[in-house]
Amino acid sequence: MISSVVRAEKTCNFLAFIIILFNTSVVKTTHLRILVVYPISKKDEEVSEAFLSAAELNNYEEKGWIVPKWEFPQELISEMREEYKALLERNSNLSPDIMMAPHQTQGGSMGVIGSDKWLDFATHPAAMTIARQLIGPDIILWGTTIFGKPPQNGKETPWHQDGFYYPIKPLDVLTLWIPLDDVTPENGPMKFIPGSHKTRKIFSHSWQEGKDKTINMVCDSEHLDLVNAEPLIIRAGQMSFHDVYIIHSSQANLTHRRRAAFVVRLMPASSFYDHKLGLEIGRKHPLQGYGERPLYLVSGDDKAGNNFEIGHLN
Ligand SMILES: O=C(O)CCC(=O)C(=O)O
Repeated sequence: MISSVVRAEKTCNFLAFIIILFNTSVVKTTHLRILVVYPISKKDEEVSEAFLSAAELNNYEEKGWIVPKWEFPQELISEMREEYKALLERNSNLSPDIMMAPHQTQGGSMGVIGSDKWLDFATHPAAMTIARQLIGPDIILWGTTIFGKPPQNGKETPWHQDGFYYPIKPLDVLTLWIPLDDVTPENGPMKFIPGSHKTRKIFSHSWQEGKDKTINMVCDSEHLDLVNAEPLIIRAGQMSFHDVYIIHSSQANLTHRRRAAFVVRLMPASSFYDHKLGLEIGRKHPLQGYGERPLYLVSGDDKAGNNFEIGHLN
């Protein structure tokens, strides 16, 4: 009896393996077949302690961002810091102020030589549990960035809406922002204008020259209700999630303490990532590499015919 159960389990495991093999993607080329890991894994486990309450969800709706009560374990934050140290060492030719796609091992749009570990950090089951509450069960990861804000001369990120550049239709993106260091009022915290996401409109932005900025397209001043702006003061371990339409910024870091943050861009898999439009945007903003972004289905199913082959060089 026991042995037949064991045998049945083994058969199931084998079948599950075959299903996973065919569900994940086998890329066909003319002369060889390469197994690539996309979707990397469908992190469909739930972490019940991470669930946002109805009041927290309401707060997110009202303000446009949320800091959940669930925190990353400090050991994981230490691991992220170690990985960041290694990333900086591997890419010592690049500016740490903004490093795009640290999860791409062969260099994303900025040529950053990253590692898979960032995909694991980005798709932590607790963070995915919260993300599902905010943008639904089907989720694609389409970008990561590290804003390094090094001490003394960490660049500012001027007022902007994330969605200004994004080739995503309909536009809907959730940003997960994970500080690797404690954020203080002095070391360049993000600042949000509460409720500025509510019109679900992208406001006008204009180019502002300057090498002291991580981005140069800046939201025009008539849209900025600066009196009500709120800083995001959180410890390493905490995280925030923000809406694609919210107007936000962060000032320069002139202190002696670094304020690095790992940023993850997630979209509902009911939206379409338009790589062709991304290429066009890329003609004006080449460093963003929107035409070649690899997509990773990290929860549920794709509902919009997205392309999971483009950009997967790894
Ligand atoms: O980390 C920062 O200072 C800026 C981050 C940001 O603007 C974003 O994640 O959208």
